[in-house]
Amino acid sequence: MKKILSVALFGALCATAVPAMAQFQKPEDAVKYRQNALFVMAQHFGRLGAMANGKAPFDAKLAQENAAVVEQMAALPWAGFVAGTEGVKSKIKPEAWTEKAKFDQGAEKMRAEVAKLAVASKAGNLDALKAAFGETAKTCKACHDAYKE
Ligand code: ASC
Repeated sequence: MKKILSVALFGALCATAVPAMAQFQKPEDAVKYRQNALFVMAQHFGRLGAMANGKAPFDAKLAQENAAVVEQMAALPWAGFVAGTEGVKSKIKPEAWTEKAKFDQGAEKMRAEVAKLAVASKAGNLDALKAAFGETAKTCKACHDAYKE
């Protein structure tokens, strides 16, 4: 009985003490998670950029594969931008927290452009890729300018 009670109490504490952090063991993990998701995304976005900017030959299949990874990855970082991580050292500016609704809108805008990029990559056409890459890169830059040191 004592054991059941303490298990129940532990569960209740976990559920109430850190609701926003529920997906992570500790704030540092949330920060690492968002940084690593963005890092992987940037690797694949960069490969598309190389094609879009003529630094790598255009390969329709590779473009489609990389855009698909970018689209998947673009869903992930946001869970790591969570209350409780403000005190963890990172490049995020305080404005990201004071303007969180605007920050979230920026993330949504980026995901919308990434979705268009994934569609464009299926056209097998370098000009379509260039245009969509450019629009997506603008959304990356807008948030970095506003919210990244
Ligand atoms: C990239 C990358 C970013 C964006 C940004 C676009 O390839 O790693 O963070 O593009 O530079 O302006």
